[in-house]
Amino acid sequence: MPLFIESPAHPDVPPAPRPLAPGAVVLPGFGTAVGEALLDTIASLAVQAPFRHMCTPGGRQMSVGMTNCGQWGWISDRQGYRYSALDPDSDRPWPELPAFFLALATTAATAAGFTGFTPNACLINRYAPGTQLSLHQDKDERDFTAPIVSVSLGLSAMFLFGGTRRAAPAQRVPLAHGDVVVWGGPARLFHHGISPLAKGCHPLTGGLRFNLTFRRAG
Ligand code: MD3
Ligand code: FE
Repeated sequence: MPLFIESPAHPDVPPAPRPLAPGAVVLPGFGTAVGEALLDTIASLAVQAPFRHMCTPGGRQMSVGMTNCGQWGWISDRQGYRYSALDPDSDRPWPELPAFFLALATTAATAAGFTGFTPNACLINRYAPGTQLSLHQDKDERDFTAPIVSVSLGLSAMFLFGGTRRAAPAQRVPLAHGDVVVWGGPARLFHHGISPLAKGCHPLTGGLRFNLTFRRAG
């Protein structure tokens, strides 16, 4: 008699959603089927709006490479953190949010119980080995009742998930290629970050990790 039933190599049922906290749920592999298309599209978006290392209000360069698509893009400079309709490097609008990006974000939000989510901003983060994102809150959006949907691509990273207080102990959650996380309700304003990316090799991204966050900015 086997003690455990092994996971099938080719599952015909999707892995179950994993709740992280009230309002936060991991949808393991929800984006895997479109992972390659997302990465190809990120590459062409980055021709129009290249990845850059933005400056923090405190004058430090971020180790995360960033660009945006959609009506609004998140930016940081000496003046502060905010959303801008124009790419400050080109003074042109950000590239349009591709229809299948929007479809992925809204179906994930719906699967997590957030109906009517219409993101108008997509921040695209790029991590190389050693790149990290220190604990922070996302509070530059106007409406905190809208969730944020994140899609992880390429190398896995260790996600840190704290509480409403910055000093609260952080849960460590590995996020792998294709994982989608929906953050809403009480979790929407929780502190979170990414540990320094470990070296590795992913068949689709080599030594890199990408993360998309879909937001209702304004
Ligand atoms: C929890 N990005 O861009 S995504 C960010 O992997 C950001 O690049 C990380 O944090 C990344 O702001 C983490 C997961 C995430 C995104 C937004 C959240 C978690 C969140 C908002 C509230 C609570
Ligand atoms: Fe964040």
